[in-house]
Amino acid sequence: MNKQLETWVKEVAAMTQPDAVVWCDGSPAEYDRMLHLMEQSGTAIRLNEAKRPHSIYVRSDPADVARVEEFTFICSKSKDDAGPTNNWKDPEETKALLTPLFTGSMKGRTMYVIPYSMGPIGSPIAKIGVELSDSPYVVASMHVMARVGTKVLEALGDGEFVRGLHSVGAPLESPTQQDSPWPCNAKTKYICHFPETREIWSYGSGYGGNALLGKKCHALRIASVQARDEGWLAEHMLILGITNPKGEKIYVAAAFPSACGKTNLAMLQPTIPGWKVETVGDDIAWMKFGPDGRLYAINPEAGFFGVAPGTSDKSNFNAMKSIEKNAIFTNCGLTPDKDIWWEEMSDTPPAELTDWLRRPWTPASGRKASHPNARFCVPASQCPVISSEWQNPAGVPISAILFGGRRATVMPLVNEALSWQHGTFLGSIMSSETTAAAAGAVGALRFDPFAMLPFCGYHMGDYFGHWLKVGAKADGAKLPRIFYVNWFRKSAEGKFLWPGYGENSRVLKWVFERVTGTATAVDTPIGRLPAPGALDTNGLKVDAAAMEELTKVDVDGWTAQLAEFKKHYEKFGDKLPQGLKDELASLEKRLQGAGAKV
Ligand code: SAT
Ligand code: MN
Repeated sequence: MNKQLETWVKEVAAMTQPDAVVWCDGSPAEYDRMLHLMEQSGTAIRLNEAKRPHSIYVRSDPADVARVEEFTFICSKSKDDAGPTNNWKDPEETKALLTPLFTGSMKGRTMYVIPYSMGPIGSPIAKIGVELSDSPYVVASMHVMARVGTKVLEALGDGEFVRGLHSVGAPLESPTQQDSPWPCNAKTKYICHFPETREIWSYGSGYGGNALLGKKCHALRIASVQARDEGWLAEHMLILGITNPKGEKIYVAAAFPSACGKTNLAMLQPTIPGWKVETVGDDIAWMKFGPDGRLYAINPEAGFFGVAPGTSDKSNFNAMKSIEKNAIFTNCGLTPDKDIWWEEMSDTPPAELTDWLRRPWTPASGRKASHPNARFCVPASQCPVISSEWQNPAGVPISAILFGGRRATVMPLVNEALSWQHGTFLGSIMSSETTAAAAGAVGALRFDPFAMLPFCGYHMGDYFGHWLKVGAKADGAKLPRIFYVNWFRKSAEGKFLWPGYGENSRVLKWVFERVTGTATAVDTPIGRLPAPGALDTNGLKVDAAAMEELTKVDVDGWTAQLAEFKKHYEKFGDKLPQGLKDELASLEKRLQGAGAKV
């Protein structure tokens, strides 16, 4: 038994005062016990065994439906280390503020000790954490999303681990007090990270990234700091393998903000004949250089916590197959025969159902049956196109990195960076329209560098510098090529110009052929775009005018953005690396050369 772990569990139990402490073994029997507990407490409804075996349906409190960026804090010793893009709190003051909240916060509940490994147990890239939580929903979800239990404790031995403390913040003061079906603290939520001591304190929410601490809190916010200190990369990226008709294969990592199609891209069914995509991960990539000098990635997770609405046989057939059994569904609609439904799952909606707010619903109700951030949670192993390499402890070698976001204008369909430094620049000026994955406005354009805005655990200017350092240290010829993609361009009438989904395989094919040296490109002021004819449009139903719009350089649009880029960069002060200042100046010069009035 790890002595530090034992002491910490005792300390936390003394503070939070649960009725019982249970050490999770990670067994299937334990998972089933959690499902039963949730059924008994009214948290979960068992779905129709014939239609959706071994699956449950959960509705959260309407006050707890997404990540809460406003209440997410990086509690580094120095405010400067958190940087301009994070909320900062002093670590000692934060603990002083949260200790009274956690004191007695688990009364009437069980505290679960959840040892977990992010990454295959024993992989040199994997890391271990322990989450203490009073939520059976968290225990069950962590079973799916990470490797948990006794085998993790064995691998941990006397070693170091990330300490994650989580409470829904809803103590039961007496044995007769009726519990809520979704206990949480509707008023007070704090998601706090202590990067120096590798700790997480999360209070008041039971939902997603706020509560499944292995995911965003550990695998991105804490791990990004570890990655900075140790010379690797912890990124908000999917990982996929793509094979051409000759059987040659490369691996691609891609960063997009939450709810911008990472899961769909990771499981894509190519529309171009003979090509194959396989999934390694759909949300997070941890990347380290291998002995051969190439960058290798693992998926630290073991499951998918995917956005449900919009998922259908048409948009993501492989996700629909993945969720056929052993799934946890949160905040979608419930059909009369106890199956789930959400917007766009089928062309014809069910005639009636119960919506995520427990109200009767029909297609004529004029409101959505599911919350826009409704989620499915399923083991990655159930994906029909899961890569045979997805649990390889050494990871998979990455040949290309894609950046992208939701941009109705300016950004072309695909643009290859001129160099690693230029690619880092493109990552740093990424912007995207906000989605329902976080509480707050939807559709507002904001800079979201590397899709890490809500997830970088330290100063974003230092993070840019870290990317440049990683590139400078490596053998340039072995570094992944970097691309910026945009599936979300719209016409003046507001219609999507690009069909997306399976058709994105055409862009992946060009990326593949750029990496293998067979596709041509033209140099433009913003980067390398497909040469005429280089993008495979065989059988594609997009008219010539739309194609032209998607693949041209919008010199005026980019020029108008320069002022925005400069303002964005000013935030980082003297932490903005010289390399990025140089890239911005070069871009401005190239745009001038193309006739822009800057
Ligand atoms: O709730 S999560 O943070 O896990 C989902 C997301 O925003 O990507
Ligand atoms: Mn994500």
